[in-house]
Amino acid sequence: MKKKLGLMLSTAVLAIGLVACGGGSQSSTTETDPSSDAKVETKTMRAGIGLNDQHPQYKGLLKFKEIVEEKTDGAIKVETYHSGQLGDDRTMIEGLQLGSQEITIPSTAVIANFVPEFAVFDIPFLFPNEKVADAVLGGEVGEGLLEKLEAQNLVGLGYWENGFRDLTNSVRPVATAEDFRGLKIRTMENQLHLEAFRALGANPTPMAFTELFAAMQQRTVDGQENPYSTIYLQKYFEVQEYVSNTHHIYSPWSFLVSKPFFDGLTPEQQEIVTEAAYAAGAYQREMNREASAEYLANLQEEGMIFTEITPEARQEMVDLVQPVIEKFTDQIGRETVEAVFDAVTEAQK
Ligand code: KDG
Repeated sequence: MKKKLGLMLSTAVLAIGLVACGGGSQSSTTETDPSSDAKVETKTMRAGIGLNDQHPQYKGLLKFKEIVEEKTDGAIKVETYHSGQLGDDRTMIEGLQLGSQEITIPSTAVIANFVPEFAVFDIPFLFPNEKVADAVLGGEVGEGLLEKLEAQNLVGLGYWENGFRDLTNSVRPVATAEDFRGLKIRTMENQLHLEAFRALGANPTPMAFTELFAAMQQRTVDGQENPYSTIYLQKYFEVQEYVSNTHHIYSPWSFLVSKPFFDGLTPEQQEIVTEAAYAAGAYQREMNREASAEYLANLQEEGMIFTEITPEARQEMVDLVQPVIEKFTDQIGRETVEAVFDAVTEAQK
């Protein structure tokens, strides 16, 4: 404790010094260990996400914190911020590029605004199930896409799982494409999502995640689409009546680190941070899947009316979005799209 106090005193002095000289960034502080006079540098990673502290995404982030702080013996500290405290996905990604934040785990749908090839994961009905998604994201194609982030001053350390997205709304049960007619649906800030919902007959509007609950509450939008985990844990059942298992997109997140910060780590620290991101990702994915069925049951207990989409009705939706997929293939990059389709086919063999 005495050692701790000594440490804290010299730390405080230094931290103040940093702020005073506008160094601003709190991502590292240097302490003098009174017992050895050794300079001990502590690096701080500010990690922000959009979902709340009940979500498996946040539990995964706490697992990451636990592993990193333990394996670096406190030389790296992880500060965690949930519920959009550090802003929405786009703002947080920009924070990493500027060095005002070190970690965020955004949707690939938003990352596509920085690296267009990531929009390949927004192709509706691309992945038939989680097993195929794991094979493609964890395989050569998925890892290859992460490398493209470096040009954006970002380091991608694997994929975490948001999950299969399902539609909710406050107007009517949705069983077929016809039922989408004129529904004001909030989508993520992603052109492909927008045009896919337009092709289904809805009236889509892009919006940041942090604005969604209020928009449904004020009936600015009729509905939205997210995995059951998000619909339940973000309490959308308080402002939505109907839920349908459209399963129209498998939504990955990507674990992003600020490249300037990552490059400033020692090789050992880079390895620890990388392994922790992948281990916590696997932990989060497992938790997400274990709870998924339970979340749907909870939604029905909370009074939401569930509509099962038949294979015929889903096929009708698949057919309606084909022209949109064709239109975006060149925009995303035909090579990337074909590589992902091949990987999906391969993973089903
Ligand atoms: O920050 C939250 C997001 O990463 C993600 O969950 C967003 O799925 C999302 C949505 O609908 O915006």
